[in-house]
Amino acid sequence: MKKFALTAVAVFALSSCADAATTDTTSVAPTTVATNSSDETNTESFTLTVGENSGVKNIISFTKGSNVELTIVNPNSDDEVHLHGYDLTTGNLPRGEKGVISFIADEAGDFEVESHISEEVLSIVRISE
Ligand SMILES: [Cu+2]
Repeated sequence: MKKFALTAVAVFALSSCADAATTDTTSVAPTTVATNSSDETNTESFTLTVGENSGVKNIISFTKGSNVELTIVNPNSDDEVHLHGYDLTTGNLPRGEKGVISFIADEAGDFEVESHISEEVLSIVRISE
């Protein structure tokens, strides 16, 4: 039991370092992200902070075909955040850490972002043309 816990922490520490190099912790946008079709890189990003701009009514819009980077900041309790439909997860996301879900938005629709601990819907990701 103890051995397992130590292993899990070590694995997370590695992925946490990688995340730190590619993301920042600057301020969080209030609710819905503005998409940007003139962006040559075609990357759209949003930071979702659990307990701040999270909730089932928070719809985050992205453009179909874009490279989406959804950063989840998790200040309150250990969690695992899952994007339904695309079936992607942050994996183990300890309190105080952040995770990034990156994907190509190749399927349009509304997809729940869900906590697998509280089962709360943290947001809806909306992919539209
Ligand atoms: Cu889920």
